[in-house]
Amino acid sequence: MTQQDHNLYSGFRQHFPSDLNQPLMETDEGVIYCYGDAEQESSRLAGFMVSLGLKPGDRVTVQVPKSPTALWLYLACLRAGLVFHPLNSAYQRSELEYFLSNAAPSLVVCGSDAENTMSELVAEQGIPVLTLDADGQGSLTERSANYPADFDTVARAADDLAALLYSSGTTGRPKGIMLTHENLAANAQTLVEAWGFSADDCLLHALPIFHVHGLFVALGCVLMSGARMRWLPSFNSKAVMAALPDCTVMMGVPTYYTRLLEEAQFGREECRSLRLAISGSAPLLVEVFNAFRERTGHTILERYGMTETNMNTSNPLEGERKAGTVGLPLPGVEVRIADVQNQPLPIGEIGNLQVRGRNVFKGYWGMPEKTAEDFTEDGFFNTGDKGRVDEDGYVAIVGRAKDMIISGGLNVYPKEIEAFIDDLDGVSESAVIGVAHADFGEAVVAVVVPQSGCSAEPAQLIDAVKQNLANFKVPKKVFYVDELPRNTMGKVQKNVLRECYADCLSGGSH
Ligand code: MLC
Ligand code: AMP
Repeated sequence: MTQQDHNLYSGFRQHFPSDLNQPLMETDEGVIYCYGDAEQESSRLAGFMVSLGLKPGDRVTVQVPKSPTALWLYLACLRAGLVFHPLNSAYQRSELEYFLSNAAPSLVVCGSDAENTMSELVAEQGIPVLTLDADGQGSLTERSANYPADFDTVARAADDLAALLYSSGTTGRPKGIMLTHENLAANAQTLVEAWGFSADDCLLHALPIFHVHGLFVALGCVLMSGARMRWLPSFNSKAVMAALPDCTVMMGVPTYYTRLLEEAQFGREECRSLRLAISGSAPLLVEVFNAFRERTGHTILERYGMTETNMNTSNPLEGERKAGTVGLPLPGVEVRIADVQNQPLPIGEIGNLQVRGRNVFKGYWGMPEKTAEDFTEDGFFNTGDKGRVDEDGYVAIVGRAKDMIISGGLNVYPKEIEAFIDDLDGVSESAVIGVAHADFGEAVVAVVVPQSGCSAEPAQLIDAVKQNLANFKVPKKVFYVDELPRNTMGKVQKNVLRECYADCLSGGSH
C-alpha cells in the first residue's frame, strides 16, 4: 500500500481550479498571475533547488521583499520537501546571525541589498546565497529560469516539517517553531470552512508573507479554496481603498482597520463587494469594531491565533460576533482556561489559555526541554495568554503571562531590547514597556537609568537601537530616571511604569 501524501502543496493542488488559466492574483500594477503560473514557477524553483543538492528536511532561509516570486519560492519549498524559513525583512545583521546559525539552512535567499551581509554571515559554512528582489529579479530567478515547468511534488508524512518560524521569548534566545504539513493543512481546511471561502472569493492580501497571518492564514484560505487575491506589496490605505471594491474578503491586523477609518473617503462604496472583514494578531479595540460597522455596515470578525498554533478561535461567520472577544474554538481545536496546576477553571474565571489539536506545532527546534515545559501532561500547549470564556463559549483574551508587546501586529519582547540598551555605554539599566498608541495599538517605550555621571541622550540611544534592531523594536520615546520601581523581591514593577507613562504616546498616530 502506498503511504498517503500529506504534502501541504498536494492539498492545495487538489483545490486549484481545473482550468489552471483561472487567475490566482492580480498585482497593484494590474499584472495577473494564474494558477498555472503557481504550478509552473514553483516547479522551476523546486527543480533548481534539488539540483543544488538540497534534500527533503533541509532548511531554506528566505528574507526577501514581498513579490509573486517569493510566493512561488514558498510553494517550491513545500513541493521539494524543504523547510521554509522566512524572516522579517526588517531584521538586521545582529538579529540574523542567530537565526542563521540556529536554523542551519542549506540555502539562503535574500534581497540584493542584504547579499553582502548574508554572505559574510554564512561564509564559514559555505552556504549558497541567492538574491530575489521586489521586482522578482535576482540570481535565484536567473539561475532557475531554464528548469522544467513540471516537478513531481515530494510525498511528505503528516509530521514532516513544512516551515520553521522563529519567535523570541521572555527569556533566552528566539525559538524555532516547527510547523508540520499536517499543522498547516488542517488549519487551512478548518478556516476555509469556518469562513466560507470558495472559488468565488477574492481576498485583499496586503500582509507581509513572513509571518503566520499573511503566509498561512491568508494564503492557506486562498490556495485551499481556488480563490483569487488582490496582491499588494504592503499596507497602504490609498492602495487598499483602490483594490477593495474588487474584493469579497479582507484580512488585516487592527492597525489596517484603524488606518482605513482615518481616511475620510473610506466607506460603504469601497466595501460594496465585501462579504467578510477579518482581524487578528493583536487586540481589536471595541471602538474600532464599532466605528467600522457604523462606517461600512460590516461587522469585523475577530479571530485569535499564534505562530505555535495557527488559528485557535474565531467569531462565527453566521451568528453573533461579539466585540472584545476572539470568538469560539475552531472545529478540531480544544481550548481551555486553566489554573497554574493545569486544571480547567469554571466559566467566567481568568486563567491560562491552553490549546490542543492538529493545528498545534511539533515543538521548538533543537529545544526538547523548552518544548516539554510549554506542554501539559495531557498534551495542551500553554499559550502564555490569559483568557476567560463566557457563558456562550466565547473566548476573551484579557492579558498575557508573557512580557510581550504587540506593536502594529508584530511581537516585541522587551527583554531583547533591554539587553541591547543595557550594553550601551553610559547605561546602568533599563525597562522596556508597551504603551497605548493610536496607530500601532501598543508601541515601545524605554525607561533608562544612566550610569552616574553620564548624561541622558534619548536621540542617541534611539539611533543606536535603530542601527542594530528591526525598526518596529525602536522605542518611540525614551525616559531617563534615577531608579526603576521594584517590588520587595527586587523585580522591576512594569505595571507601575506602564501606569506612569500610559499617556506618553497619546496622539501617537500614523
Ligand atoms: C513600522 N514601524 C513600526 C511598525 N511598523 N513601529 C511600530 N510597530 C510597527 N509594527 C515604524 C517604522 O520603524 C518607521 O519608523 C515608521 O513606523 C514607518 O515605517 P513603515 O515601514 O512605512 O511602516 P508601515 O509600512 O506603515 O507599516 C506598519 C504596518 C506593518 C502596521 C502596516 O508593521 C504591518 O504590516 N504589520 C503587520 C504585521 C503582521 O503581519 N503581523 C502578523 C504576525 S502573525 P521611523 O521612525 O523610521 O519613521 C501573528 C499570529 C496571528 O501575530 O494571530 O496572526
Ligand atoms: P505570534 O507569536 O506573533 O504568533 O503572536 C501571537 C500572539 O498574538 C498571541 O499569543 C496573542 O497574544 C496575540 N494575538 C493574536 N491574535 C489576537 C487577538 N485577536 N487578540 C488579542 N491578541 C491576539
